[in-house]
Amino acid sequence: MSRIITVGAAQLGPVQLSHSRTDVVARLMALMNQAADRGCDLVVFPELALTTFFPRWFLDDISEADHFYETEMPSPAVQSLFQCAKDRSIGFSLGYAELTTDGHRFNTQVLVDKTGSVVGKYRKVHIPGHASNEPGRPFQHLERYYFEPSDEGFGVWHAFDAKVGMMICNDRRWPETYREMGLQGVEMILCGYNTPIHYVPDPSQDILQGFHNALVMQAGAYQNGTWVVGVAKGGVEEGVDSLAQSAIIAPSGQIVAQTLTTDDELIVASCDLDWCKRYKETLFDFDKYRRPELYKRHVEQRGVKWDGNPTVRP
Ligand code: CDT
Repeated sequence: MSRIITVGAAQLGPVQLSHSRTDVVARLMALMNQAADRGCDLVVFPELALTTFFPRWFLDDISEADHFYETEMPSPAVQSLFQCAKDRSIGFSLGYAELTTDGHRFNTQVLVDKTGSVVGKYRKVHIPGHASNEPGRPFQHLERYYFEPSDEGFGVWHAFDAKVGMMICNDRRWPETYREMGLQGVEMILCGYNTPIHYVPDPSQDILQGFHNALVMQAGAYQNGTWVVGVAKGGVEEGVDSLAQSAIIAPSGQIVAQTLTTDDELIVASCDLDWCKRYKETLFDFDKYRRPELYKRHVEQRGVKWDGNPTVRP
């Protein structure tokens, strides 16, 4: 019998600074109920879904940003989501800013099952942007100030009768992210994102944001034989236009559903997990075809190094 997860990608439109947690959670609840009405087993929300994307502003005293973070999960603000999971038997994945009891700050995504229990928690590994104020920019991308990179790596959890992994926004651009999970047999990767369309260090990339978003997630899905669910917080948030184009991608690399708007919007796909095998057991049979003995640079080296021309064999 085939294993099918019906998954909803619950894209959010902008969350402005003036929007309260209560406003946002009401929008999440509406999307979650729609997802339940449409038979979803699981609904995926974006990165830092509960607030505006606050790393676009510098605050001298980081503790002034504490109110953007959750100090526990479930936090009081999201109790209704956990209750809805239980009442309607639907799981969810939610991105939020996490402030730990010992003062660490992470960009985090949680996976909750159909009973409302936390199954897994992922903390963002690849933290983009910059760590100090750069007032010359039209807006900041201070993730490296507000979040520390996780050293926990990429987990894969057994949930929804599947192997489920998570990644957050910039992680999706790195092939290592998918491969780490691919090597654990991942069947569905859940990814929330906030991607400003204007890339300040190289504006020639602006027009390519949608292309790059699809390119990396489609490649990651195909090369690892996994479903990928990419979910945006898009639209114009505090004057910054962000990419929408949330998508559900099959292990073939094909996009099976994509949002049409830059607002709150749910897309749904029934994902046959056994499709993963078509790729994992053929062209991407890792055990048969990978050559890890030749990939040492992947783990031993961070930046680019070149030792000169390799020896030419006679
Ligand atoms: N949230 C996030 O990771 N956004 C980045 C923007 C990169 S530009 C600083 C992304 O990769 O989409």
